[in-house]
Amino acid sequence: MSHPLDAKNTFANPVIPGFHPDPSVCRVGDDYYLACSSFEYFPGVPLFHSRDLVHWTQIGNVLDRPSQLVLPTATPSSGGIYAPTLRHHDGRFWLIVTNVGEGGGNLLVTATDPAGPWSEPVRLPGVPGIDPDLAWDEDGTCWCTFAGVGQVRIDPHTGETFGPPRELWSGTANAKAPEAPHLYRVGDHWYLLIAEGGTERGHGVSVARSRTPSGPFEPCPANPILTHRGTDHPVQNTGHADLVQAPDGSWWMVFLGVRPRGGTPGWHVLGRETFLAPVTWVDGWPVVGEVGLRQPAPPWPLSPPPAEDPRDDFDLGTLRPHWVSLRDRPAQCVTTEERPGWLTLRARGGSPDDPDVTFVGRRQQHPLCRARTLIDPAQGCGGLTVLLDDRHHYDIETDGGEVRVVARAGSLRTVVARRPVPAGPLVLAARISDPAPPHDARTGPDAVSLGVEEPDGTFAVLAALEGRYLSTEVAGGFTGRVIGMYAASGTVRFDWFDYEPTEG
Ligand code: 6LW
Repeated sequence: MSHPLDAKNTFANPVIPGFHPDPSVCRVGDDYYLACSSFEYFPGVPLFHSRDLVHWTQIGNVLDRPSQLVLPTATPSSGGIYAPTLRHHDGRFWLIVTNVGEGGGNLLVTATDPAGPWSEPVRLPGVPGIDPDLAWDEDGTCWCTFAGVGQVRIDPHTGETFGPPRELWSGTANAKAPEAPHLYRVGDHWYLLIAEGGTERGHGVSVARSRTPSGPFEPCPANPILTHRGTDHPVQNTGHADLVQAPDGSWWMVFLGVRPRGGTPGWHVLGRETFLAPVTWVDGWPVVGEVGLRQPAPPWPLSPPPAEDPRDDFDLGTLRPHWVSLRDRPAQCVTTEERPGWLTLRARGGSPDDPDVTFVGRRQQHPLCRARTLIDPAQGCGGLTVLLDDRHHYDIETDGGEVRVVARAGSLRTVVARRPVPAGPLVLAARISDPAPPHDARTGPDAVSLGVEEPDGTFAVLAALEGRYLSTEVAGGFTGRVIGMYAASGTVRFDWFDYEPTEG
């Protein structure tokens, strides 16, 4: 039986919308767990749970305390935490991941409960590069395979490596960036799944197999087994995949993809999102089934989608796991306890361009949506921002008696609108809508309107700005939009924050 809301027995892809790239998945009994990259955001590595592979709930973050993750102020946008592998072995969860910043490198953490706490990190100085994978063979030997693609034997308890890393396989067809390896034992073979072609439009997934975990590997004649390169498919950049087997024996692939919008070349603003597709085995090779924005549901009952209350009232002593900050979140700068029921942000730096700005936000997960927040700016300057990265964001902020919209796109930064603070409670709002006409080959992905709510609830727009400047095609990098609250100076408090998808 399908979910009652879904009469056609289909599900919506992406299964985890918004900036959730590099998914890694594992199953324990009837429960699936999935982890993603988090880059310059803290806490790091969002961790999701599902019973059906389709509906996912974030149950925590793997690196959620400074003893596990320090992202110095010099951490650039799209620096920090890259591409985890999540596995369950010997009664424990294991997660290996790379911090590409100084003093980082590859590190491994474990947990008995994936919601946390996760252990202190074990460092792996002998594992080079990014995208580390973990696989155990029948003897209990642990193999760490990494981008390139290379491999080294490790002791996952100590981080010790045995022997120099060996080259395994560099992919097919002279494609660039063989990366994201995952190694699995299926039947009589070991399968090495990789991404190649780069994480942009040329992205794809290829596979090779061997009788042993360390090769030699024989490439699949049908490689790449998944790519949308050169197509007009609405889901592009498909790659960086992981496989999981369901209790009924069926196989599934999670992978990243993007949803470009607008004219040419197509802009994606939500970052790389997590998609799901079925996999069958033909002649000993995995074959990836249909990939669509809506596609046939798995043959088991779907659990109800997680309930999403648009409003966060900040009534808990801690922030819910989907809230992220830039690089760190010191308790004296971010608290829901100082004024109960409010989120208090205390500034350390200047503006959102400043790596020291105090920020709390959540991923934009829908192409069209709106966000609102009730702000008490009393002793500071702060507001609401739609942020792609440090150098690309649109802000609406209050400072003294003024509300203003500030746009930053690369080296351009300008105040585009200002007005006096209206009487009564101050609600700042952002609306992401379809791009304004005329529509032609150059049309961008969307429009970002920023304004205030009038006492009667109407949205008084101060500025309607082109969304393309907050897209990955303009800004570069690996992340996606995050919408949130910030304090640029002094102390700024927020009573609630609403985020909700809207119709076209
Ligand atoms: C990640 C690499 C990739 O480490 O992008 O799409 C890099 N794949 O495998 C950052 O997410």
